[in-house]
Amino acid sequence: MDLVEGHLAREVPENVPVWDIDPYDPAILSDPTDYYAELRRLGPFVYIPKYAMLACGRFEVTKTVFSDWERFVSSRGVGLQDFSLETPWRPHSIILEVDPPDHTKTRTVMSRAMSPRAVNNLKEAFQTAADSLIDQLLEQGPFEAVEDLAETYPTTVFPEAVGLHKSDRRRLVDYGAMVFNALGPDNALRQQAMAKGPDIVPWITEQCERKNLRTDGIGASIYAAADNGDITEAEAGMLVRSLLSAGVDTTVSGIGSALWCLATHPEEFEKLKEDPSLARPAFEETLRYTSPVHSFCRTANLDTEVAGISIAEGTKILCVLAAANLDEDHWPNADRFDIERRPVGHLALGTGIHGCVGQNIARAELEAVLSAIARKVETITLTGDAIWRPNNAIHALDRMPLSFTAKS
Ligand code: OVV
Repeated sequence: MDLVEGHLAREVPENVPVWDIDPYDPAILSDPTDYYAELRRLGPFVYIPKYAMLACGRFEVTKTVFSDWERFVSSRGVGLQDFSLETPWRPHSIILEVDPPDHTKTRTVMSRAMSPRAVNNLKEAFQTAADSLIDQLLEQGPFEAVEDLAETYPTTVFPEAVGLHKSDRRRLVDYGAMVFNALGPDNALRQQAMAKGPDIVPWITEQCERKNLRTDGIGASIYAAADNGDITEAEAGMLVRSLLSAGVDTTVSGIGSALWCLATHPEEFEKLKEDPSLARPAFEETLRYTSPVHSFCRTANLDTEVAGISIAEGTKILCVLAAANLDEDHWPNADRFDIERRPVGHLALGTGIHGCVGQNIARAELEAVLSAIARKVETITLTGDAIWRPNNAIHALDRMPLSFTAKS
């Protein structure tokens, strides 16, 4: 049997349209709206010959495949490579790239470490940091929103919350770029991200060690689970690695995209200024409208059927979460950014047993930043083009020149 990008090349199932497209083309990754619409239009699934995979983007079917962990497993990798056939680039994640029962133990440790109560204790520090960063940007004048805000904020507050002694913005962001690009094919994006590995990976691994973490952070609560005998010391280190893998580029994308949405929808920003308590729903709508993780794969672990389509064991299915979040059959006026929508059930944070375990932290960070902006900023102006940074799994900005004016 032939392998394509490290997985079995199964035949085109009956009644599935063949679509000759490269969803990992940088031009599509940078401007994906038409691709999402066509993916939904073509049917519940399409077959993409370049990668010998299925893809889905309608809300219901995407949700079904994404959450049915018994049929559509994560243990064979959530990118194009099938871990049962090829060895991944790094030891596999012991929370993302596993199924129950292995998943249950690590998931429990991580949800406890990032419980609502644990995250409540971080909120004051998050708000103080957000208020002072926004004050500083107001003083500074025009700024580069990706570097000076979207990357700066999470790489300041998150490593601090984890308990790292020192942050390193570039290495943290570039490690995220490796982890997420690694989920795609072996294209130039993946290769360029991976080239930074020799500098970054040893640094990341070192930060995950117990001796390099403060005793009062999220990292320490994970190591406390090792002291209790719930997990091993080595597993604790691997779970800290998961924090650093999944917790930076995602929130960097969320902040950048939220700013972009507000800058390009001034009427929505007016609503936020009038009622800063809309910070949270504004973030949820940003997640729906410009989902940071545009897609993850699942692998069929048996011959099965979804929406009347036969799916063979070993089939990789690209679940395009961002397309599902824009499905007009599920979301009325799906292409409208409306901070009062309250888009309950969007798939940007996944759904089911693998749903984002750090979502309380992500929400706390975004709420802090957006409420600081709502209280302090009068106008947000794009002073040049917003440019996207293509990534095989993340939708994020590369550069966005902005200027704020202060409320009087
Ligand atoms: C890209 C990603 C998402 C979620 C978890 C992880 C990675 C991990 O390394 O555990």
